[in-house]
Amino acid sequence: MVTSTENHITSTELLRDAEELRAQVQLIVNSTYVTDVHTHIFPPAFQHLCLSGIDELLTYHYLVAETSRSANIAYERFWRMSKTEQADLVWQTLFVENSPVSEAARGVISVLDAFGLDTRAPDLTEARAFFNSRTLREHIDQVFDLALVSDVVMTNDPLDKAEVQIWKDDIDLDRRFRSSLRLDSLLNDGQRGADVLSLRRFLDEWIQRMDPVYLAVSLPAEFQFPSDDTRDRLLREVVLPAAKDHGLPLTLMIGVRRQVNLKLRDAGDGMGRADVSALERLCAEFHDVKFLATFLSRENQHELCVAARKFKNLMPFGCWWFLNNPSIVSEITRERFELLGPSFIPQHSDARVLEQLIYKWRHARKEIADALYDSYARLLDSGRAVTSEEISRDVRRMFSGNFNDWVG
Ligand code: FIX
Ligand code: ZN
Repeated sequence: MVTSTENHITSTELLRDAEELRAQVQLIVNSTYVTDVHTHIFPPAFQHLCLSGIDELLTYHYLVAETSRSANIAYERFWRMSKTEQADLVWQTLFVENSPVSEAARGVISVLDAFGLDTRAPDLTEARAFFNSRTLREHIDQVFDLALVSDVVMTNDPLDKAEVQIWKDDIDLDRRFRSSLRLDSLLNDGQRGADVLSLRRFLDEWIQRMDPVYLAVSLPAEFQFPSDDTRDRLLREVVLPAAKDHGLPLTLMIGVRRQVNLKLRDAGDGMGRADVSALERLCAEFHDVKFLATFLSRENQHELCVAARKFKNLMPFGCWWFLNNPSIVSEITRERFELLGPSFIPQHSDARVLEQLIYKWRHARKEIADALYDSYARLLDSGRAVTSEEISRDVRRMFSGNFNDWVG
């Protein structure tokens, strides 16, 4: 029986031929819409926070760090440049004088290619004319369609003055942009001696205003739990009770070492291997709170898979930041299939600039499809074929079902 749902054919026919199986996996992975569970993008209502276009794409902090390695320019001189001058330097350095083989540089190529623009252009004249010619709302529609993204989760900081002002203007939110309440300023900037009651009131007020899908915080590589520090106290007395009372998951992004090079500003963060047992103790003690978790160290990924096998209130997600590279995404996704089956969220984009959705998801889908095909091919080799209906079911679960069930 062959039926058509969600723009692709699903069939109950057993796929016993390897090449047909591969073709069906690629068709379904490349035609199933995804919920992007962690981004830094905003809709136009957020004014200057809504970033798009070639100058923003090229001054992405990943590319700033890479340009600093190949361009003979002092950090301070780069920061004195205008954004246009910075973008011109990045293009000349990484795309003209060198081959754009890094993941972040190749990402810009994928975006230009998606819009039919010259990927070998000597300068940014054509790209700037194109992006300047777009009306933002139509552009957002096209970007979401090209990336096959149904909706994204923003990163919303109730202590960011610019953002707070926008929320207070009672904005008309584009429903494709769901909010999350980011707690780094509250939990990491040492609110020593903070009054628990007033912090809880503050949190309740912003949960009311933002209607977030989860509470979130990035944590340093040396994060420990339990611990006798302020963060531990605020987690126990403010954040986790609020998560429980509001029925909100807590999203933990663990392993960042902020500002290892201050001169690189946003591009200056590093990473470190964290202690996954701290997360295990959190999941054990707060067994009635749901946790989404991702780590920044490749070495922590296998431990995260094993921890998720022990705690059903733990949902691993994404290949975060320095892990979002094909060679590592492939390894992480394969070990997740082997240890967790389809009970995880394979990727998030972490996009900061609208059009990054296109490349981050195009590149991710390639690795996810390859890993998923290998899993089904191994299953076939062990004596069990799958149908394209079952492939669709598994992909929908990973691309949106696991998350939407998690956040209720
Ligand atoms: O903490 C985070 O949300 C990180 O993703 C960001 O701080 C980081 O700059 C980033 O965008 C990585 O992709
Ligand atoms: Zn992020």
